[in-house]
Amino acid sequence: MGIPMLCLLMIIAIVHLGHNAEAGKCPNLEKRLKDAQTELERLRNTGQCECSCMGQPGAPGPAGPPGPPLNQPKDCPKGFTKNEVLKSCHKFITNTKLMWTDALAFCQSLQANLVAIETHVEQLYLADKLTNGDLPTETWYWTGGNELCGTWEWAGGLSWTPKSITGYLNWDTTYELPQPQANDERCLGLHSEFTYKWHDLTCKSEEYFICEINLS
Ligand SMILES: [Ca+2]
Repeated sequence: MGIPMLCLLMIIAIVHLGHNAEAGKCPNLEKRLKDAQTELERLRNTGQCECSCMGQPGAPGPAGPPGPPLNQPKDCPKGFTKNEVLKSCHKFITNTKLMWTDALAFCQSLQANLVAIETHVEQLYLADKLTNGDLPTETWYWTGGNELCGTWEWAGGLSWTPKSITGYLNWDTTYELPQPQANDERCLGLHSEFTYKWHDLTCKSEEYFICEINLS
């Protein structure tokens, strides 16, 4: 499930420029940020940012060839929080809101993936961070869950290959989720309003997100 390199570069530029502009580091960053946003919008409108199910580096898709070996580091890079029990590193991105595919591309640019919630321990850990940390509440957070390639799976990247969402599940059954594929809600988000139980929402929605790296 990749995204063209040009789009990825624009997304990274927007995130970094936005962060610096927010911090008031340099007035002319505002113009560069606006230009980058305009260019990304143009690429999206001309269909150049569409993701596909083709194999990506380290993440063979149904129709694609295997990528190069996965990069699973021994320790967490700067900015990620290590969880010894889960043997993984998480980073909550809250300085920009992105569509799901752009959020995935951003995590991949950090040699990470959008988070895969594979155990109840991990679910509780994330919910605790979202509830008791300094993170914004009353907002959605993207995870790697998606059914863009036909079945629900955790998106892959440079840290692991895509994985079917089986075994541990935490859908919000109050709403009989996930709903059938007839709607366009194909990406999995978490929200405090639903006590972080899993909800499917439209992937085009721009939200905060959680990146993850599994340790070797
Ligand atoms: Ca995980």
